Amino acid sequence: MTNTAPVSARRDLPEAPLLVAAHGGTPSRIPVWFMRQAGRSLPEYRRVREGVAMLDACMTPELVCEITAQPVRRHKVDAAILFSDIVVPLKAAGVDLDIVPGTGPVVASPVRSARDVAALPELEPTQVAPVAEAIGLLLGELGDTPLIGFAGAPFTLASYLIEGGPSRNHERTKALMHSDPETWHALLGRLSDVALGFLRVQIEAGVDAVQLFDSWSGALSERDYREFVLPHSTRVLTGLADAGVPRIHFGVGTGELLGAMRQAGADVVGVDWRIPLDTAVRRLRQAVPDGPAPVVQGNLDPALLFAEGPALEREVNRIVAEGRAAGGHIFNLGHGVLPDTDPDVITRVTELVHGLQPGAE
Ligand code: 1CP
Repeated sequence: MTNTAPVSARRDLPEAPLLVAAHGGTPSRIPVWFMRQAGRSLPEYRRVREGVAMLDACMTPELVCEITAQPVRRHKVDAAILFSDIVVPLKAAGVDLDIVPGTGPVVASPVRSARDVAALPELEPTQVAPVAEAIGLLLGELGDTPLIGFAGAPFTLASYLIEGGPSRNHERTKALMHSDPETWHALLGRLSDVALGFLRVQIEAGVDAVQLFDSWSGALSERDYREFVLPHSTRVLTGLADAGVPRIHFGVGTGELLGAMRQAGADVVGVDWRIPLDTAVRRLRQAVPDGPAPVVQGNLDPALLFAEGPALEREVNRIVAEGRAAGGHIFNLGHGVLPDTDPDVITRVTELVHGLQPGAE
């Protein structure tokens, strides 16, 4: 028997602006997509989600396919992002958790000791088979629009498991990190395996890019980030180095961490709105001085989608101009679309960005 590598179902999309930009090339237009583009802002989303619990929706391939495709149809964005959640692989592996409407993920028995960590189940690829099936459906549905897969980064997943739910201060998480580093690193090791396993399933099923969401890492100092988080996120990102898809690494409030986040091995670094894009590019360059020019994603403040007329257009122009300092720019928000956003404004921003000239200064 010959030993053949698994054949990915991935489409060949050499011209797709998102993928060209992610690889540091000059795309035919500036690619744009929006974090949380599928969701409550869309009436067609609210319609199909009616009476279906979030985690059930995430495990129903036809529904995942429909919801993922909705914003592409409506806004003509340059990427779809898989409709799922960062806690889906944990739930699939057997962790007792739920997504509570209006709150977010809630974990029945928080993980706070070495014994709790040892009891965490491993993710078997078959447990997320419905996600792979949804990706298969999407490859037929999306034409030449790339599909982004994603996973929660070890730190952000750990925060939900340790706190038991959403947290403003991440106090129990930071306490465990400092008071019991051995248990901390054991937990982050297990969660790195979960993230890697979930992303590998998505890549084999055919996603064109992946994003590692470390949404809450901006709560850490750079020193703590480097000691307690960076080695684990690095293992996830470098573990996918030969998978052939661009890796995007994103967190909120990470102005001070951008250099370290690039060093974790990402091809593209997401930038929130609290730091100008050109300043972010400078920090990313300094972090890997011998590397290629950094590619960035971002960084419009999601609240600006509520501003009228010229104020919004001014910000879009500023961000595109600042993005020219980078080796590539994928236009996006600095965090997710807010639920009450007018979807027509999202369509208009997409058109605005597409009307601007791509390329470096
Ligand atoms: O269109 C898309 O962007 C895809 C959908 C998507 C993504 C990328 C969802 C659907 N969740 C996620 C990832 C996710 N989930 C992140 C990383 C991205 C980010 O920072 O926003 C995080 C932190 C979560 C955790 C989570 N799940 C929250 C946040 C809670 C907190 O701590 O503040 C919430 C509210 C959820 C539930 C959720 N996930 C997605 C939707 C549409 C919903 C709401 C569903 C419902 O309540 O029925």
